[in-house]
Amino acid sequence: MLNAQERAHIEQVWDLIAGHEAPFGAELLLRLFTVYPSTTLYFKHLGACPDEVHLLSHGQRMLEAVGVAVQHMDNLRAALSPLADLHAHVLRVDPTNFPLLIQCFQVVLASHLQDEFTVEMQAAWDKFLTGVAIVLTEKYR
Ligand code: ZNH
Repeated sequence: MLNAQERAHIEQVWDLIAGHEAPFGAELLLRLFTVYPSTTLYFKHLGACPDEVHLLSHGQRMLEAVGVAVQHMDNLRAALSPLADLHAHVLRVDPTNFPLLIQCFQVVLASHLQDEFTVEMQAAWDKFLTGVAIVLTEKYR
């Protein structure tokens, strides 16, 4: 699915995030909730405006899962299977929300990497995160 060049881009960018999953994740969620308020529907238990502690803890869990996906780029389906069950059967997150999250993810990367975030990196991350989203949404029916 991803060629050698694309993998290298994913790994190179992940090195920036690894070890800082909580702050990056919190930033991602804050952007998602602010730019696409409809996404907060799924996080009602966090209240009208989720506090920093919740953003950090949920953001960390979410990005740790992305880290697992980075380690298993060739085998996303197996690596993310329990998480796919959770999103499809328990959380029932509408699949249309995934592209919104991916877009916010790209903006977070761009804002941190600035000029270093090349078009090739963006393309590789888009392909990779779309692959993750496909796996997380394919158990719906
Ligand atoms: Zn999700 C949860 C990941 C997307 C919503 N998530 C979760 C978790 C994780 C994740 C890891 C945790 C689990 C446990 O704890 O067990 N996600 C993820 C990823 C992605 C996602 C990786 C992509 C890429 N999500 C998503 C979306 C949404 C969501 C798009 C909507 C909007 N999630 C969610 C919720 C939850 C989760 C609601 C639950 C939370 C709590 O619990 O608090």
